Amino acid sequence: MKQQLLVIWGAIAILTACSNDDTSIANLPLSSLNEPSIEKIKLNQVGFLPNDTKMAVVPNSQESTFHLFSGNDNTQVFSGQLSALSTWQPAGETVSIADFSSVSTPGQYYLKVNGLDDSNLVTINNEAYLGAHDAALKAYYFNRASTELLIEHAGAWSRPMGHADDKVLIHASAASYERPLGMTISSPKGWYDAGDYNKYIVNSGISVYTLLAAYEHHPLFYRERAIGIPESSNFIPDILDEIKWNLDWMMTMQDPNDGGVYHKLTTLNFSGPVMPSEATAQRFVVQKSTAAALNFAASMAVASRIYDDFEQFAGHANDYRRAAESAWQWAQANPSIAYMQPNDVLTGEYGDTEFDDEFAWAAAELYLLTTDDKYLQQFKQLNVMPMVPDWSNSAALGYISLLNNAKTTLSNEDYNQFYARYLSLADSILKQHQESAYAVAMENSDFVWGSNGVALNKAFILLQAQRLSKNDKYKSAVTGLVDYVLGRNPTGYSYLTGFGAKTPLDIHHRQSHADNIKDPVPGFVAGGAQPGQQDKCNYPSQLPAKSYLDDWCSYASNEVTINWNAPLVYVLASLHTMQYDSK
Ligand code: G3I
Ligand code: 9MR
Repeated sequence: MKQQLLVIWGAIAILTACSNDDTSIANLPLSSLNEPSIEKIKLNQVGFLPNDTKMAVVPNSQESTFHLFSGNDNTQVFSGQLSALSTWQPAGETVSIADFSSVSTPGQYYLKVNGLDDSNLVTINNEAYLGAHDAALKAYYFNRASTELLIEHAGAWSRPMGHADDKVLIHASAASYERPLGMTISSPKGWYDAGDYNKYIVNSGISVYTLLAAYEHHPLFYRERAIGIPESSNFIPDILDEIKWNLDWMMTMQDPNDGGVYHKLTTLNFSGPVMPSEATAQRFVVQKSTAAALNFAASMAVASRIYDDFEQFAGHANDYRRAAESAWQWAQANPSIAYMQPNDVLTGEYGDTEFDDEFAWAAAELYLLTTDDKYLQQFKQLNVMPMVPDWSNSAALGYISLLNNAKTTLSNEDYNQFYARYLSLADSILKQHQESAYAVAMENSDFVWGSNGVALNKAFILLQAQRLSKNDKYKSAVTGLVDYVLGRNPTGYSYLTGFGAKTPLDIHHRQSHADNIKDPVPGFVAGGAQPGQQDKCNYPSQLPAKSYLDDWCSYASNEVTINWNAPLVYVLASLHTMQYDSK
């Protein structure tokens, strides 16, 4: 009787847990808590810089020590104590940490813990991140619309041109007196957003911002980096040439008649998994929105500031400035036009109904560009708080630009207030890192669609805190997040295609799926684990950090996009160059 009651109680508990959207461990079905863990030592599969923190996650083991061996001659080079066992909620795993940060001699090593398989080979090298960095940047080239990818730049992944986008229809939702329904405009170039071939302004804008910040904060590094794109020999840093490919497209998304910006350029439905040249359905520009106008204004203002340093781009810098100002004016006159997906359009929505953060971001960038105080006043009035950025939340970006560029023009009071708010965001992320059994600042609520983007944007936020405060305490939280994406995670995948011992092969990326090449296009960050499972594929687990599937089917965990790659580019550039900063 007692046993029967227990069974009934258990069934009720499971049913209650299943009907609840909250994915905290307490609410997960008991069965998923008992999943066998993959008994493998997990670590960053790409490598470590000699002076950075180096950690591995060791699965539940009664051992108290670990040993590091040389991959060359199998001699033991280091022994250390494992940390106390502790549970990481997002994976329901009890683990300890092996910290071998004190080993800094370049080379290849592996970890041993009695009773477990040896780890993969670990590389320690000053140049450990260069290949991954270059590939993550080159991924944008592979996603270029309106151009053939030649073999000399794209190697095995060369392909014919797709999407000329020179005859794009004005959709009913975008029709105006000057640009009526059925009229065509030319809107070529730009990057495909993701695994799909559409082009969306808000996601483009945040990607452009993050890549421009990578250049702006590491100009010497980028002066030297050639990644093998058609413009590589033109004496402009490749990263700026690559970004310009997308700016050229973004500029065509503004209606010159009123300054408004179309939310997206898209087919009515997603294409099948075919090569770009075979995805030939009619494309449309769809509805102007406040979010698109402000995101456009902000990114064009930053672009104007940065490209103005290059004589070759002088004309463009002026155009970007005018475009930014007219988009801002349109948004002032149309302050709350949310994007409403028309009935006949089924592609990505990037819908946003909260615009204060976009207003604040655009105001901050226009203040920096024009020095007109009215923009600063507007930024202050909006009083938005910085948060980990994503395509729908850009509040932190304005803070980052102001703190990096306006120290001398802001009053002390303003600067100190912005600085304190920013550092309190970074400190909250640092605290998550310190309290995590996996030594990674990721909590259950971070496992949303694109969780790897969340991890990398957290690292981006922390790096700004380090730049501004010159305090090294943020650095190991940054490397923790990078390690997580590159392999120190419960799935054991390095999520960057082409980099690592176990890396995604079947990303939701139409070109990679259709090109008949076994390996996907390299340098793309897969979206990552999240328990939403909106694609209804057959996942191995429901646990937030384990709900990942390397299968084309899984667009909710295995798609790639421009906005998840951008913070990886930034973070790897930053970690690499920090090695050479004078102390
Ligand atoms: O806003 C709610 C929030 O209130 C709630 O707490 C949370 C719980 O999960 O969900 C939030 O909504 C999520 C929304 O993103 C905002 O973050 C949705 O669940 C989630 O399904 C949605 O995912 C977006 C996805 O498109 C589906 O619309 C991703 O952020 C976005 O990156 C992704 O973008 C797609 C494009 O549409 C098309 N191109 C590919 C690209 C990447 O997959
Ligand atoms: O392939 C699409 C992917 O690029 C999008 O990010 C995703 C979410 O909007 O949608 C995918 O398309 C799927 C569609 O939404 C539902 N039917 C299956 C499609 C994938 O094969």
